[in-house]
Amino acid sequence: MAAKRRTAASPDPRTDCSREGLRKAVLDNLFYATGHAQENAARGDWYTAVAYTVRDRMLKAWVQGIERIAADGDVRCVAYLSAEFLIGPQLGANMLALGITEPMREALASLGQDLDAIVFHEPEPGLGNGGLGRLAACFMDSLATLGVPAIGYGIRYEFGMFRQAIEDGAQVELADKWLRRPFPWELPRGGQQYEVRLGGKTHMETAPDGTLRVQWTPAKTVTACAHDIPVVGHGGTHCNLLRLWRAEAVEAFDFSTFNAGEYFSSVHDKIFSETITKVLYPNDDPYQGKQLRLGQQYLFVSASLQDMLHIHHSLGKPLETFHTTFAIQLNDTHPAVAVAELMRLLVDVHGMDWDTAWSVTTQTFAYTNHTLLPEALEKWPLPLFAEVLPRHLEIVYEINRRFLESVTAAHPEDPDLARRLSLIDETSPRFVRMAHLATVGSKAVNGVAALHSELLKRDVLGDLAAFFPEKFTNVTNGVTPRRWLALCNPALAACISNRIGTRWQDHFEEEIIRLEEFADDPDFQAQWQAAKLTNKQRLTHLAKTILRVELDPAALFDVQVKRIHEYKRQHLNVLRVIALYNRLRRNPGMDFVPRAVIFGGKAAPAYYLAKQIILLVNRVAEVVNTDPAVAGRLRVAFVPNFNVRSGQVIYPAADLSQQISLAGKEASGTGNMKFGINGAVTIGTLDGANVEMRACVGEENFFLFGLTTDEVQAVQRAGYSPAAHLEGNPELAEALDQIRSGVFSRGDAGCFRPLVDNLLHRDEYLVLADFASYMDCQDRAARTYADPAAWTRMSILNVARLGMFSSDRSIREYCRNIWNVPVE
Ligand code: Z2T
Repeated sequence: MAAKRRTAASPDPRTDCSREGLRKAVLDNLFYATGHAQENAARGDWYTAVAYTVRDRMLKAWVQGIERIAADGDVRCVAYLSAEFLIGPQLGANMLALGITEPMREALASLGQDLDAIVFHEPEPGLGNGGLGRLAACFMDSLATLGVPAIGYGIRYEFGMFRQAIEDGAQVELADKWLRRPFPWELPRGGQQYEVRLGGKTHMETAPDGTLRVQWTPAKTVTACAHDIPVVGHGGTHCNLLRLWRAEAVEAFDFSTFNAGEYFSSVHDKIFSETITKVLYPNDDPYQGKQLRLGQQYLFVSASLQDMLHIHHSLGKPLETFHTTFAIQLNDTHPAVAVAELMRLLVDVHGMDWDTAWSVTTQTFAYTNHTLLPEALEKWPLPLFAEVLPRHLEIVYEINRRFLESVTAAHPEDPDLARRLSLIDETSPRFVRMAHLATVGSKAVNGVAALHSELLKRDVLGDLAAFFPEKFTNVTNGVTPRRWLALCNPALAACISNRIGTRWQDHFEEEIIRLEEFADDPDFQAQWQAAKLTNKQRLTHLAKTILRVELDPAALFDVQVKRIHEYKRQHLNVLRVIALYNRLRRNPGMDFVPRAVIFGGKAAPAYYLAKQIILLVNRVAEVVNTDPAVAGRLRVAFVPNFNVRSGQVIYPAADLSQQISLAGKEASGTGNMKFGINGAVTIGTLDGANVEMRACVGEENFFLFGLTTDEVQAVQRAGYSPAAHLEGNPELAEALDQIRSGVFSRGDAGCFRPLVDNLLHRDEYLVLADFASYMDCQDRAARTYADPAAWTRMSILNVARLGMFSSDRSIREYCRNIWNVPVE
């Protein structure tokens, strides 16, 4: 009552969302949080003041969200375990969710400040490599928007994904100091701390009740400290939690008890503890079997499970019902050690019998696989695993012993089956197969696109799928239409909302289809083109300021941004650019649709060929962009440090989206969806989610080329010979020859030898085999682009028909088919 009366009389200064209220709150925060008067405040201070003002308005929903999880044991809570959450800049997204962007813009304008400049100032937490981490962030957004109680559990890396600089054409990695200034969106939770043990030995001990229990004497113990980031759903009602763990030394040691030698080793120990969450491993697909990485994985898994058990316990529910409190999703195998850790906590720590514990465990977990590359499946060498997690290795052996017993009993006719299904790869050296552990310990296993899930069942996890057919399923990825359309593309969003209202923002699939009927409407087409032009100008401005490259907003913006990988075939794209360049030089009078070819993406620091590809793009850009013979017709740009923020500028500006991986290699892709819902038309192979996107938009609205998965397998079985593709294709031979001879390396003929030799003699990803089909398809795309009405129609239909690629749809499917959690 009292609170209500006060709201009516004078609004609470911390929740008031009126223009005037926001203005006052920003000024108040500017003074009290940054210690600056208006006159002396720098951009960063304004940012901090605005961020705190927005955060204040989220706290009520945030606290309620936590209470809902901690006090309502009747609703199963989703725990999304992921080593990466690539959440991107927070300020703009949070204002959008709360619906306070415009009043805040006005409030700041009245203070002489530009909201967009302040939003752009925010350092981005780069706590992920790419697709997998960004998917986790989109899923958190959808869970909150759909009002599903959820906690995302992950790692608070002190250094996230490296910052990429391009020096003289080559990638240079710089440390990402995203915490240089305090991050206003996190609350350190002193109350949520758990001890995590590492290394050491195990032995049997008799418990007071006479039963035998395994005791684990660790070599080290570290403390995991929770840092919470709020994830507010669209509309601002529901708020979930992203809980990231930071490793710390167990406790400040007591100086008086140490002599000099112990003092030194204690400080040393403290340093070791803090090393665990220091830095994100910058590899996307192929994992790196490093001891510290296993330590990172175990730290966040153990702390998260202890936290869940603590929440479960505080609800007063018996341990045997843990799976009714939490549904745990394993985002790839990075957290798969959770299967063994939950068994350890239930059996060793809480004294549960093995069978009950196993039943609880297998009803709790579900596992998402994200790759088809066999070299990307995590496997830990046994000695390393034993050194870091001695007790878990014993538990893995016991899980395996019981599992293989059931395998042999069910299939006595196939004596080799146990070897293929085993959690242990017995080739020497021996390994723990994490995908097998995750599959055996889960009640569901899913791939991330229809084709991917089929290929998982057929090839990559074929034996497991045959043994557990009921576990395997598909949930096609999606992206959030809030960040990836409403926030990043205000021009197109306004154009859409003018016709169909704003409900598409949280009912994307249902509403966006209504654009179909305007596909040929000349007025609507004109508005659509104007929005695209605005976005192309925005990117042109970015390219000019950071790259000093002049793009022409009238040109076809042809874009490939994603991690650099041979299977994604950025080099196929470059070969195509070189061939176009040669055509233009040979035939200056030819009909040619002006193109701006834009690349962006990071290479894993140790991935030599990926770094060669970056260098090649930049060297080709240097030649093409300075050649007056093609000026105004062909431009090439490599945008450095592609990340969420630059993605928010790049996706909206694209006309043509390059999704050209070799069929059967890309699990899903999500950039394809971000481009698509921003009105880019796709040129792509039948790979990953491209297949479903094409089915949705219609084959006439998609530029398809390349071998199919089955054709690829047939070619490879027959013995692929890349050089054979040079014979009938002089354009391809010429391009490769130019690269080899130094045309694109300032005369240095040795420079691109490794890349060219690889293509000529190995070409694992069939670049040469798909080149001709790619060139033809590009020509078709250019011809269509030359007809603006036809192109715009395609662009509108792409957006209208991509409704299913909202992550809200993906999350609904997880809720219904995997988590068994109610959802609207
Ligand atoms: C990653 O981003 C992806 C797969 C991985 O396999 C690892 C990482 Cl870090 C272990 C990507 C896939 O390559 C991409 O196709 C997919 O769209 C994305 O995960 C999300 O599922």
